[in-house]
Amino acid sequence: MITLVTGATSGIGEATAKAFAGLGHNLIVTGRRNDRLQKLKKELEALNVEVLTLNFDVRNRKEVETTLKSLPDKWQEVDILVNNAGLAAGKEPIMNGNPDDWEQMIDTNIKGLLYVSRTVLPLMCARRKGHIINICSIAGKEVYAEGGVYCASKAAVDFLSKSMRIDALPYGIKITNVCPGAVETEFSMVRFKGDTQKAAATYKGFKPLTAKDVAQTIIYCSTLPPHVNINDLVLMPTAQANATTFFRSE
Ligand code: NDP
Ligand code: 8X3
Repeated sequence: MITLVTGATSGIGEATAKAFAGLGHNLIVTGRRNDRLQKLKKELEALNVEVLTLNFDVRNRKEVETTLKSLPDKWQEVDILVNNAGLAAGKEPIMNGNPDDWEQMIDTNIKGLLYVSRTVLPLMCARRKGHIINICSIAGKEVYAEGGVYCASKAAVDFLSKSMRIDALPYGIKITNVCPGAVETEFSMVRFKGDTQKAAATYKGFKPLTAKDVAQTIIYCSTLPPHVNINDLVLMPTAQANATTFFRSE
């Protein structure tokens, strides 16, 4: 089995790559930080699987197309694609928002996911076999204050999962939309641009999900019998009821 995970240099993507390696899958791992990709490659190879690292920015359409359309023959039969690369940039009301942040989120979370899927899905359709797992978010199901563009970008992922499922139906391809609540990764450090206090406050007073929790859920979705698909899955910390309601101990 070959699994391709975008954004595998940290957080959910890294944990997911490791979880699939634990199942014996060969891994294609991508990200912009090549030093981290090389470190991950060594860790995965120690689990006796083969690893191909691809160092590109999902926002760069040409780079995505050139890299993924020239996969070595033995890596072309991608069984599972985890569209995970993504981010939130900033947390501001729309009237104060930074359009550069908006573009980064839209270009990464929506357009990047589309560029990668556009190259990998035809390979799956040709083989009439495959599973795409799109990492959406609770933010794709509900909106919250100061998160408008991130929420909109993830709502687009939700709708793309629904429409991909229709388009891929005749080819027997599974499409799963996975929507986590709060997961403690580098996500908040990225969102708050290195402000450790704001990042830490996000998870204060409750136990958030770990990247491994999400990875295990992805493994569950990917190991069901061929006739069973999880279309849409929302997973939350027990201390989180919805996008905005948390039970914090202090
Ligand atoms: P991390 O910041 O830990 O990981 C994000 C990953 O995405 C990194 O590997 C990063 O790699 C990659 N990435 C970001 N931008 C690009 C880009 N332009 N090109 C290629 N790769 C990119 O955060 P998470 O693991 O938490 O996030 C993973 C996904 O999960 C995201 O889609 C996020 O929206 C979603 N999510 C996160 C939640 C959370 O609470 N943490 C909850 C719900 C969903 P690199 O920087 O090396 O390029
Ligand atoms: C990340 C979860 O609630 O911070 O997608 O938007 S949230």
